[in-house]
Amino acid sequence: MRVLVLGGDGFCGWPTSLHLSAQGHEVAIVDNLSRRKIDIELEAESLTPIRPMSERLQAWKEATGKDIAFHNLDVSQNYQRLLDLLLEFRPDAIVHFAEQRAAPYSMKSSWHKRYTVDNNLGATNNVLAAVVESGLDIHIAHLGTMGVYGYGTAGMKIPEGYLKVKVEVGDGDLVDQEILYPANPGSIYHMTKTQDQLLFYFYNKNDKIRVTDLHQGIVWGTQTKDTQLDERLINRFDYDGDYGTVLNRFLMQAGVGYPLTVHGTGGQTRAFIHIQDTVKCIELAISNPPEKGERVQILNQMTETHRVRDLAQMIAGKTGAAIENVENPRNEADENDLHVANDRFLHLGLNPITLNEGLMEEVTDITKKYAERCDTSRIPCVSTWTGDKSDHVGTPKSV
Ligand code: NAD
Ligand code: USQ
Repeated sequence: MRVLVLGGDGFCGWPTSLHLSAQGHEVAIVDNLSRRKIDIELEAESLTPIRPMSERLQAWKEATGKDIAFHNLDVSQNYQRLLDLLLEFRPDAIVHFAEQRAAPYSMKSSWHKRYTVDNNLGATNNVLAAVVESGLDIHIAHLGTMGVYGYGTAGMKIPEGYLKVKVEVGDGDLVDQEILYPANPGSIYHMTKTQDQLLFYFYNKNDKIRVTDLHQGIVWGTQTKDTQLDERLINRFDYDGDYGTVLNRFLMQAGVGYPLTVHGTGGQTRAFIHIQDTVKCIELAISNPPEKGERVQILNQMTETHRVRDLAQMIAGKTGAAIENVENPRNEADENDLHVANDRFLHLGLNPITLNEGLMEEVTDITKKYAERCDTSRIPCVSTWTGDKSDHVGTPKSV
């Protein structure tokens, strides 16, 4: 298969590109390197020493003999170049990762809100419009988020995208319907993913574009089988207060001797998946596309759920790290339950990596190994959702 990976320089996109290339697919990456530029803006860096794109691709060629092409273009801005690329490369599938993906970054200021909306919705609309204009029957696999469903306690298992409802139609008669699960975003970033869903719904209905939307949980881990082949292939590891995600941050904090920063009570329950399972899920998704004319296919791409404070306790128990409850910068429920259906990937053959596996390897092989690259002043999450937070938000008192 010919696969175009949009956002192929990122944390999920890079190991996915390698995995698909290793599986024998012809892979081309599109990325505008905006994530690397945001590191400069934030004066933060990946804990792992990621190499420039040309060096990454050369290392892959040396390790496997395989070529991956790279196109530096902005999917939200360079529409004509994107369309020309589709007509030239004629992909069977597009994997769309090319969005600004950090909730705290999206809430930093009005500029960051507007950038996230313009970038994410512009990119998704351009991909869909270009696929229609190309006339090619390209399957789009997009990375959505579990956050589209919200984190209220639903009192039920969250289904895969669609909710069965009964609608009253006069005289108490009930009619069965299936609707998109009601969107309940918790940040501007998550809101863009709920709007992506409507773009997919419309282009699928109007133009019969084949779309798979993957509602992914929080990805943890760093390396995959492929990124371990050569140090120049190493994946990025974000630990700063904007881009670092909770489990990887706790592993890094344990590795560098910083208290584990539990926001509020730590009663927030979230969904998780290992990066090796992410790349497997993408392979399964593009190998099992919807039929032409079928509605948007939605899969929940997660393997387990955990409360934040339980994760902190698990890591503290294994490493002896201290835990500190800090003022929560976000506007989110202190406590929630989360039960999620993920039957579709399990049926397709996903054999999940569980949290216990690999946790300590992350601490020893990644976070302790690269600890000297950590700038601890970048650790606190200081981007606030509302203006009523104290100056010490997100920061442990002991630091
Ligand atoms: P990332 O920021 O590491 O990677 C995104 C890549 O897309 C970057 O390399 C960036 O330069 C590129 N990009 C952004 N806007 C672009 C544009 N307009 N044109 C071209 N390239 C552009 O993020 P990630 O963690 O790899 O996430 C990838 C996708 O998966 C995102 O859409 C995110 O919402 C989703 N996701 C991530 C996680 C997670 O825990 N990391 C969880 C659920 C869903
Ligand atoms: N949290 C802490 N301490 C920290 C950092 C975070 O307690 O040091 C808490 C947050 O307050 C939140 C939870 O951990 O309650 C998760 O935060 P996160 O930053 O790990 O995850 P989130 O903002 O939801 O975003 C990440 C990715 C995003 C993806 C999403 C999947 O950045 O791209 O869409 O996970 S999901 O959460 O399932 O929607």
